[in-house]
Amino acid sequence: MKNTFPNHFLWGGAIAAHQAEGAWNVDGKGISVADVITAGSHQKNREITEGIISGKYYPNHEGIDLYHKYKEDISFFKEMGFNCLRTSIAWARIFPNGDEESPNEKGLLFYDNLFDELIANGITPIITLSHFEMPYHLVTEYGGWRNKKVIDFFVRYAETVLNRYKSKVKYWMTFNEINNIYGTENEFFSFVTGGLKYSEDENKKEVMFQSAMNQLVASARTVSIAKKINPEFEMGCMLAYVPVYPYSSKPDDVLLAQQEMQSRHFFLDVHCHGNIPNYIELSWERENITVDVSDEELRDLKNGTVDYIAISYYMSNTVTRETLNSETTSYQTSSVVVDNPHLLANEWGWQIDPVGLRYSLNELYNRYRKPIMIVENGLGAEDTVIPNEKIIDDYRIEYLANHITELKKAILIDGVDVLGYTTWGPIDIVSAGTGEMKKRYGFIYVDRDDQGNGSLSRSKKKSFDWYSNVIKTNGKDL
Ligand code: BGP
Repeated sequence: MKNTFPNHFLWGGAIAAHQAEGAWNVDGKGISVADVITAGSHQKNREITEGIISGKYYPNHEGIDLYHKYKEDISFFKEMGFNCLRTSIAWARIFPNGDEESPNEKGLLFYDNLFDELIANGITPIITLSHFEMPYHLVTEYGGWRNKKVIDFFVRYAETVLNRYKSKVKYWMTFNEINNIYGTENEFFSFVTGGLKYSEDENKKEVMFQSAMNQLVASARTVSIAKKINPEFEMGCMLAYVPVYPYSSKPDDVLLAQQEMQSRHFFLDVHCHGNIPNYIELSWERENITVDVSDEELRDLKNGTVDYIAISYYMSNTVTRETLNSETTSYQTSSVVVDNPHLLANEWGWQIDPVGLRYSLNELYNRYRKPIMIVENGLGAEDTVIPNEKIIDDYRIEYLANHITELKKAILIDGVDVLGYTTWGPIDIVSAGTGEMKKRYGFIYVDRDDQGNGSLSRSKKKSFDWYSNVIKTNGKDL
């Protein structure tokens, strides 16, 4: 059997603007939702402040200063052999408040320079339009994505950047982990994905579904506009894909797992098929939820289906009907999630499951028959630093090798069409979940701690050479 990945496979890494760039108020950038959240050991411990409060520490404000250090960082990526890099555009650099008529030229220029540098180094940019950030002004003035005006603001922003970078960027995705808006109890995700703050007296589920539909309409309109700007564009959606397993073979558990998966597939069904699945419409009816989607919007959904599916994959979840009150894991908000006795977890409780990646790829490909890109995968871990010595991160290598092995099987044995693989955080960046630096994913270490100390200097970890060789051998040596 062939033992390498397809020719032209996209190998690289993925970062996001707000976790890497820093320079939060430089060159006319506005405040984004990511700028007003403090760090905390867990999402629940993070404070969503009302604007920037002096005396509070917001690690994203400096990030790893990629805004000024991108040339150095890209030279590391080139050395590792990357042929692609996924990153995002910070919406608030382009439209600082979100509702202006015209864009901020300095913000646009930054991404011109960034993309030019990538291309000059043989690295294809893969760009997310909204990765856990929107201008904060759209939250305070419009209530975030619950408001249909935000659809127009987003589309104006998207059209601006699609036009500007039409000869530099081919691969786009609209919303990062769009399905993470789903759990209404998780204040952090509601805020970063939808700019939502729920009040006690509103029907949270109704607001969530309205916001989700507004984003899906915005995404579809963006896809249609993109195709007019450049028919060569490849337009994708992006989901956090956490497959759900039944805890036991009891039919009730199996059914429950399937129902849980529908909360993820709902977004994909709309993105890929262009209509609202009947199981969701029935659930709205049952729960007395009214979601306003006009006939015109329904037409837009139909006309704006995506070309490919991008996913993040870190773990699987396991559910049961039986232990509703038992210990639950923290990442998914469902109260029926339990530990899978067959899997180990990382320090943050994410259950490590390489085979689950192969399972997920098959599920997705059989269901949608669209090419898939894995745009996030990796192990968040604390690294031990010994002065003047290389960081030995065998745990990271093991995690990635096991996942890439399963990815290879999905491609070579199962025939799944996978376009590329980008590891999360190839250079250490601020964690999205905790806002801290200590949860690291990188092949490149960044000298920065959770109090903001450190020189920000970059150095290679052991995994740097390992991943370079994976790319060099096109996935043969793992
Ligand atoms: C995803 C996000 C990323 C990211 C990653 C790892 O949910 O799309 O932005 O950071 O998860 O999560 P964390 O940083 O919390 O470890």
